[in-house]
Amino acid sequence: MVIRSPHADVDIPDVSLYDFLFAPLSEDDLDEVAVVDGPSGATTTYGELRGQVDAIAGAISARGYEVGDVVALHSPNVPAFVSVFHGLLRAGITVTTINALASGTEVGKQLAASGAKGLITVSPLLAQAAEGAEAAGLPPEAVVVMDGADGYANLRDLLTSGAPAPEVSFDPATHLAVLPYSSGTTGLPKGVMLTHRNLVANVLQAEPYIPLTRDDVIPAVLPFFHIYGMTVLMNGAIYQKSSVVTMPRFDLPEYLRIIAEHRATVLFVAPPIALAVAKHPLALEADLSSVRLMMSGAAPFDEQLAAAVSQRLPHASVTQGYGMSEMSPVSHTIPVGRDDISPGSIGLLIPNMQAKIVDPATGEEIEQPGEGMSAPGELMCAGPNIMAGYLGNEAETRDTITADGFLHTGDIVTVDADGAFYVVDRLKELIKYKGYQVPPAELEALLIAHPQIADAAVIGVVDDEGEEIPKAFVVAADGAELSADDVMEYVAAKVAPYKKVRAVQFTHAIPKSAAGKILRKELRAA
Ligand code: 4UW
Repeated sequence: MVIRSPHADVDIPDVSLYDFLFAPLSEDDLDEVAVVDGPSGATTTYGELRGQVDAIAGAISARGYEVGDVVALHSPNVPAFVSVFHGLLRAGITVTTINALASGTEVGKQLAASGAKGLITVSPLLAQAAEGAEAAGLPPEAVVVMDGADGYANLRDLLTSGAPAPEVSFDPATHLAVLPYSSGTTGLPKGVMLTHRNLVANVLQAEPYIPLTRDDVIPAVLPFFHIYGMTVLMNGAIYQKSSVVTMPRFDLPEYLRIIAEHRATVLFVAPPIALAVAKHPLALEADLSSVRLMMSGAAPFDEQLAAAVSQRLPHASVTQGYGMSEMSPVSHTIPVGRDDISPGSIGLLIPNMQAKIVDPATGEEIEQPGEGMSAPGELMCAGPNIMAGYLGNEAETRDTITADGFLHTGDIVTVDADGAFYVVDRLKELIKYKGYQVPPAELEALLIAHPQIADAAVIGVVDDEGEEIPKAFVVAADGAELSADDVMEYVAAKVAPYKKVRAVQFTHAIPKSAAGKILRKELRAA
């Protein structure tokens, strides 16, 4: 049975993201503050932001990039992220966003896999960026260091080139806007092809349930390079002329200072930040009286944690949303004001979305109940926000999106009679550490490459603090002398910090199916 959003469909115009967000700015909008640099307090108005976006689009075209070229953006949340991101898109460039914590090897892999012809980064990340660029064969002339570094072009060069924004034409329904990397339901990270239409649609679909206003002030602690920060926070805020206050990294005292000083109204968070706000002694002393909404997503958020947040923020709505890179990303949220829906729920299907719940064992569709809760099954979603596919990977695309347009989420959910969904388990391999993706296949490939490791498998386990962490099961090679610490250090030296293996168990064999697939369920039960 197909379950539909209880909300009427919204109209999705056939426009580019630039025409959607920046073309409609009125005279009144131009003086509104768009972006505040958290550390310095420097502001950028909507008028200034649009000017920068146009200038960067011009400079990028003048540097020889053309519609359809891929350029990588590798930066934490700084105001220039917003102008460069939208400047690239305005010029018809497809932006692949790279995690600011990525190692040099990881940067190189994504540059090569996405076919990026340029890389835009910041000086604190230059070591990894330069290593990645070299590995991918990008010359230094193709690298821009926004805040400047010897031998590289910088943001000022892009802003002052004087080249006019190019006249470009492309079909927003098919032209790729962004290529974030996600491992999806299985295997290694893949380029998620999201069109301009996908991104425009998802902002409009989310809006009725998460209504932002021009008076909202939103600390941007979730990274813009991840799809949640990109669509819900950055693009959602620009659409409503709200203000975002950028934070290059999560730092609790700084976060609390920004909330208090800027009178922040809306907090988009992942569960670890919700936990800090609810429980950390520093948060108990902070002035959070301006907050009207906290919304959690990207990893499981339960009713107990929601209750603790509500106790700390008695005047705010505490809600939850759910999404996936492959859905641009939002498919579900609790509409603000629907206090009758448990905050432990991921909420209702947003407008223009359809879902099916399918028994993974039999493939049968599970019915929505007339009362109570449905049986659990895999969530499958269809809508205008579903990706065009994985870059250069038709087989994985076919395995992920059915012929009638439903995307396998790899998450196990139930639904109640009112259409509120609950995530109850994960079918896919993916591990989420603090909301970040950790693909087990990537860690397994690394582990198996170690000369003293005969075989390995990685699964997510929940630690004492309730955080999901990657745990490696390791079969040591004959005669190997290898400790758990050795294994953890070996991996830590090669991957972004959030991907570290945080627990190791030595074992005699990795359970596998006849086809050689790791039987993760058996490891979980071990
Ligand atoms: N509960 C349990 C959740 C939840 C969850 C996600 O890295 P990706 O591809 O994407 C994301 C997107 C998060 C997000 C998008 C829009 C939104 O409104 C919101 O909340 C406000 C969050 O993280 O990882 C996708 C996978 O992350 C897990 C789930 O396994 C999903 O397939 N996940 N949200 N609320 N698990």
